[in-house]
Amino acid sequence: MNSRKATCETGGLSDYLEARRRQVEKALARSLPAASVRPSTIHKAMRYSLLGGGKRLRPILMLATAEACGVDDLANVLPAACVVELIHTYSLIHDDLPCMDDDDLRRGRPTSHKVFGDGVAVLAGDALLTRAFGLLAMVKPSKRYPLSVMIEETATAAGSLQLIAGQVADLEAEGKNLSIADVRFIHERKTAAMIVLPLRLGGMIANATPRQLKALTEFGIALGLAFQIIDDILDVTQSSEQLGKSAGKDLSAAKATYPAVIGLEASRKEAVRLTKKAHSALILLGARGARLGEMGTYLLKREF
Ligand code: GRG
Repeated sequence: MNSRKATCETGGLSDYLEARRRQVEKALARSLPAASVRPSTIHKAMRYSLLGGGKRLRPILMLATAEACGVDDLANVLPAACVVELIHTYSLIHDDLPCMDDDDLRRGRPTSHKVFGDGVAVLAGDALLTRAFGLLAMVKPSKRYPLSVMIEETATAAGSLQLIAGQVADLEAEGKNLSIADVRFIHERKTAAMIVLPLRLGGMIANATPRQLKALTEFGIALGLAFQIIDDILDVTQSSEQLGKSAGKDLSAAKATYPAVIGLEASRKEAVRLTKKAHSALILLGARGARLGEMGTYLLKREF
């Protein structure tokens, strides 16, 4: 057994996350044209946002899912893990634009449009999204799930029924009095869809059974909601320096959040309830799902 495998299989969660993060960073760096390739501005902008930090939560969730479903060699999972991080990064670049959330800080650095201008930032987002589907085309399908199914899953999660639906509803919600059901509608689409996607793709690559895929979906929806509620809480309780993005934006932009509708304490309780629900969904995966469960607990307790 090589040392990396030993670390991942027997080590604690932080060793596991660090080992997987390094694998993801390497794969991401290889997934885009070099910054020197003409026209270099676009490749610099793509690399600036993709390789400039980030927790890599979504790709690591995919790798952990594939492992939970019996995959030992992650070589075929890494391109798919990059797909989700590219789509996530595109959405962050576009979300930060002046015509959307208008933010100057992301992942502890000036946002793409602040460095490259609005036009190149829009195109960098577009190019990351397009490249994501190019990478997806290279993933080896499994017996149960042909590539066409994985492409359809990805397009639906990133499209006007999920990620973009959430963003539109979020834009339209600003300054309005929303019910908790409305906020949940937004969070399930804007955030949970991009958490469910890596879980389902990871399961599909691992040839998961339909029951396992259903359990992963339930885990992802509950985890994604809990993750967004914690994000909303941190926006109120942490500084911009701690977060690496502008704090207090939700309140100043009158955003639809759990703390705004039900208060901080009830939001914390809801995040705990959802994390328990996420853990219950994992029972079907048995002992191999333990790492995913640990990640759920870790995200509930995060302070960044
Ligand atoms: C522009 C189509 C489009 C969608 C934008 C991603 C997004 C939707 C908005 C960004 C703001 C926000 C609160 C999104 C919810 C998801 C979320 C919490 C994103 C941040 O994810 P992290 O914390 O970020 O995993 P890092 O930087 O670690 O990758």
